Amino acid sequence: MKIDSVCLRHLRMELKSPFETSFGRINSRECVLIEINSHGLSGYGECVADRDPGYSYETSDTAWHIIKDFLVPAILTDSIKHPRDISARFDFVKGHPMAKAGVEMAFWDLYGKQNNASLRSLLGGQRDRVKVGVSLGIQDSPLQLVNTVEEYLKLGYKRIKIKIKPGRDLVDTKMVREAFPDLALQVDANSAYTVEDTTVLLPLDELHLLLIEQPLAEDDLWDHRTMQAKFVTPICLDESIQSSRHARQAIEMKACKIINIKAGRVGGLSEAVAIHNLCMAEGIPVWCGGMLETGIGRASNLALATLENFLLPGDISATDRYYKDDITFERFTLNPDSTITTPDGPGLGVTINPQILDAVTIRKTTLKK
Ligand code: OSB
Ligand code: MG
Repeated sequence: MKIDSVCLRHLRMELKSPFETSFGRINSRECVLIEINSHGLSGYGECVADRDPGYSYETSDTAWHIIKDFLVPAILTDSIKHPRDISARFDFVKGHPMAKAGVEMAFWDLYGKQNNASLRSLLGGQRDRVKVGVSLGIQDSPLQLVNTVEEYLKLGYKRIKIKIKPGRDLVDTKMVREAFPDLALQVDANSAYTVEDTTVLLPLDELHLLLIEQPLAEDDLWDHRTMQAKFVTPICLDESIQSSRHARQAIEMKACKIINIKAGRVGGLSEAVAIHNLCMAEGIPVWCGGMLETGIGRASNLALATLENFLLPGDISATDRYYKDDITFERFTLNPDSTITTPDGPGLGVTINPQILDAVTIRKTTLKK
């Protein structure tokens, strides 16, 4: 596919309610939207790096730089046959997986549109709806958290994840568990603890959690192994798994029993599928994480989560949970069985709402050969 031009937009979108994790509280979310134009068709990709380097070192500004100055020039030179070939093309750039994944997603969307095939079918998806849950930020108090959980249960979410951090862990989680004894509940620490803290966290092991997500630092595979050996509850890795190599090492080391897959964190959908396949062969269940995506990234997550070994509900909530206005005309809604139906159209299967897109664009540039 010969590329005519690439348009980059830096977006800022107000969240309906603030989102607090162990690395900070946000009221709005940023991303970079990549539009690849070729023979009258446009493919869209979302780079999920946010304003601050709290989740990983990437930010929307570093991604803008890497995409504009390195990745786009590398794809404008000659034509690319298949989106699977993109990641090798980007090997000359160390790191920056979210920047790479955003561009790769735009290629998948474009390729699907050129070949009249949905992303779900291109990736080998096995179902047309995906089990989902909701990820709730740290609330003002444990009581407020219980109320928020109840609100989302009423909306139909059948799996709840709560964010924890030192000082807001045991009491919060216990209160939710006591209020909802049978709830499918999991916690996410976003790497806020060290292996020395694991005795403090041990009471979590009594609360019948589905999993404990990323308790320790991203580069602490070995300490996750030490912690997992002391817990019955499965440890699930998010930030630590940045490639299928990391996934293999984590599994060999018994550092986790479950893996959260985010295409952005691992450099793209191709690598995400590779991790999925490896985990399936190893008997490790996976689920699709989220990064508060717009309709573009949400459609991509839904397509990915249709693969066979996505056995646990994903952090892919309805559009309403995040944004009043989204940049796609399509808004995703929750089915009564706590699933979301995946788009069926070519590529990502969603269409851009140009008015909303313009309203949330804080800078824009068009690149040509
Ligand atoms: O760790 O899973 C995470 C959001 C931003 C950054 C990291 C994480 C999250 C979420 C929200 O948990 C998931 C979502 O609803 O998109
Ligand atoms: Mg996480």
